[in-house]
Amino acid sequence: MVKMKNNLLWLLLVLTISCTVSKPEEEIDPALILWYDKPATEWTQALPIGNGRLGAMVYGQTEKEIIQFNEETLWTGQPHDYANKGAYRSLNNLRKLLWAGKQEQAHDLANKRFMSQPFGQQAYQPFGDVLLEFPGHENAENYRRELDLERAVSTVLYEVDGVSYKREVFASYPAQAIIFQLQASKKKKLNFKVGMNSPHENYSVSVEGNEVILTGKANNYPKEVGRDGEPYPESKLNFEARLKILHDGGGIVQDKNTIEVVGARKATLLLVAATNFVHFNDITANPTQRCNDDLAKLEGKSYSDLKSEHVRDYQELFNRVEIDLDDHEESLRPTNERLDSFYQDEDPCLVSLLYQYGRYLLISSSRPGTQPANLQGIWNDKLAPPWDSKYTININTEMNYWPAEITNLSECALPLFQMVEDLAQTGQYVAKTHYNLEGWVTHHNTDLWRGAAPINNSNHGIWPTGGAWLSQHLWWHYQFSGDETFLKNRAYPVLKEASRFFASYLVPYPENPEWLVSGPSNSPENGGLVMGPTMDHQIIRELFSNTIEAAQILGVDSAFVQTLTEKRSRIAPNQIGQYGQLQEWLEDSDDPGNEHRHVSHLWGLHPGSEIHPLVTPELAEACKVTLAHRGDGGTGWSRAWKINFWARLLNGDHAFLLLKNLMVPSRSEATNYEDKGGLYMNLFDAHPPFQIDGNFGATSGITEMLLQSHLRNQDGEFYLDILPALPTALAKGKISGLKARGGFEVGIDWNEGQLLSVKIKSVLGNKMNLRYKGEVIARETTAGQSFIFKALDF
Ligand code: FUC
Repeated sequence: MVKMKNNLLWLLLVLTISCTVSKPEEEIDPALILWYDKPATEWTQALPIGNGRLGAMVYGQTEKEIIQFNEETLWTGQPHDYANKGAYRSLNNLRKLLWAGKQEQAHDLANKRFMSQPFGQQAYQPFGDVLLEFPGHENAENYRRELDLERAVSTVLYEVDGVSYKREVFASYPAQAIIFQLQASKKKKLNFKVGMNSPHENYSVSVEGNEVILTGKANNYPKEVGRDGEPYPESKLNFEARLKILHDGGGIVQDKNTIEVVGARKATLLLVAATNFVHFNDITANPTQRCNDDLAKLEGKSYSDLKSEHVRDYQELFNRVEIDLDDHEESLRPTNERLDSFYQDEDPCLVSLLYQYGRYLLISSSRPGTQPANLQGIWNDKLAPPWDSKYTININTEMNYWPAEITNLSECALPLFQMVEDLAQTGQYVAKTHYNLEGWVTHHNTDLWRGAAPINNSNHGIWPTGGAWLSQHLWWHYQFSGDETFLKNRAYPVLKEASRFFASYLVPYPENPEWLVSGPSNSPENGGLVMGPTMDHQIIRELFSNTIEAAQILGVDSAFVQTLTEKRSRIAPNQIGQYGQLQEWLEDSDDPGNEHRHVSHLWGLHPGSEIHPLVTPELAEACKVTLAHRGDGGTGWSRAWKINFWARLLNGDHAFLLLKNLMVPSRSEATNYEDKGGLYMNLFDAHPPFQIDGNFGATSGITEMLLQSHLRNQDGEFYLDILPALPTALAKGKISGLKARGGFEVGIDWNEGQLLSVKIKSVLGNKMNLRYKGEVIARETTAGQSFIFKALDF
């Protein structure tokens, strides 16, 4: 690897000018650092930090610095049940209209009688900004700002009048705070003013001792009424943030709403923030109390204690996977320049940076006890963010969690499981009110209040398989961990109740009553309300399979298992249409010219597992035809999904082409919603606008190129497919710490496109089938032991 000094210049300055400023970290791996030689001027150039609950964007301005921050529970609205009472009375009529080909009438009827109340859900909100002013720093020299993924610390370095300044900021999970350290290389040279503000209408800022305090109330949803004319419930969340200033040398001057630090050498700033949100049905917490408690826990801890505690906590997760892809001199340039030339130079080191960035973002936006990562993770600066920055579950939320198990960040998925369990509660009421059925159901979106009813418009909102898809993640958690207690207490109840809903919901296909179909539904956001979209059938089939297997492992519910087995065999199968494509619907009506961003009917290829080139070659060929029709473009997340599709089709070069298409530079922050995905300068994925799913989908897709474990032999043992879709451009590399189903930890080493060695640690001692180029090369494992297979051995 090319190693570089973390700001050579800084090091020189420190050595020659002063010994008082701490030494920078020694060797920095270019695969783990984003850096720039100019401050950010747009939000998508700023660098994100987060501890799962608190997030911030660091601009790195020298004279007037902004640190825009979020707390994940600050949303518009209040506890609310979105279900539409009596909706179920229209269900049969909707089906009849659709079978009769009267789609527009079905849309109208559903919009009148079947949608959530109001039609829309609530929005995630920004919290505030920390404002730092450094008089006289407008002409800084030797500037550098960076985000170090190895330590989860963002640093700004520059020089003014022969004095070096350094600012570090990180978001600590153990401390539940955002922590800054500001320092100058010479005594008395640190002078700054600090304040806070908020974009909400009702807020105030005050000063108490050495704390700046921001309090306020969340704005109402940006629109007063939904499409149906129903008012949005008003906002009832309050918020408070406290910024405590500790200085070393010099003094402080308090103003009404700012604090000035004068003549110091160093200062530490502790930012805590909270709302009154407890649970989707409970908003009785006291934000002031929460902030005071959080600050009290930091009492007496030094900056270096807090930093080491943070780095230890973060690295416990982050360091589990190491990736080393070959790099070259290109890797040393500022990240924005590397991004600009990536389409030409294909710098593998930028691929590994993006890979680890996905893991960094997941750790930073989703930790045990927090909310799951929403459409923007936890980072949002807008009162009216795109799609409300909520949870879209017809692809986006699930994509956020694709990397969790496979890249050894299983704990980061816990917030998702909690959300699924919440939805299993609210969705039970929706199953009753909208379908008059037992079990639970969720449609294509949810929010902090766990709305489960269909929203927006019947032509895309009525899609009942959101919960069934989400349930897959709890099953995966069992498959990767082998944790039977989790299976019994958490996964199975969710799977069983979701299956209970679908066992009664499916209806016979009039043209072939042997087939059971889903509907009214849609193939996400393409083609309007229909009966029998292919995606639903793939999801429900897999839901039933997972439920059946879980029940058998737990030795429960044998009669139910029989019902599900019988129903599963009757669900309408995948069909190949006139162009050789996989049909999106029951009818062969696909348009080969349709480049729609959603490719929902390939769900069975990924993230599902019923289509595979070696098992169902005809269906795999049909998927290729479909992908050729849809093209290699699309929104950021669409490109990311296609990386995963091509990796599952065992075509590494095509997967890499999609990765390149996902990594084209996207410069404008304009909210143009076009199908022109890419990456912003801070490597956030551009839908556009910013949407985090593409980051997570890219990390998942790169993993799928290197390791897949979703197939099993007749005995139910997992295949561990090593380098199943290795792109020519990533001919050399190594990765360690990946996870495979069945409880395996996998390290792989390759060169010139060929496997050199595989290291497998079997956590559970399950049998496995280590496969390379389609041939099984090893089977045995013993619990707790590692095996190394060298290329010479096979
Ligand atoms: C779905 C997608 C859009 C966007 C939104 C958040 O509606 O079709 O492209 O990602 O979710």
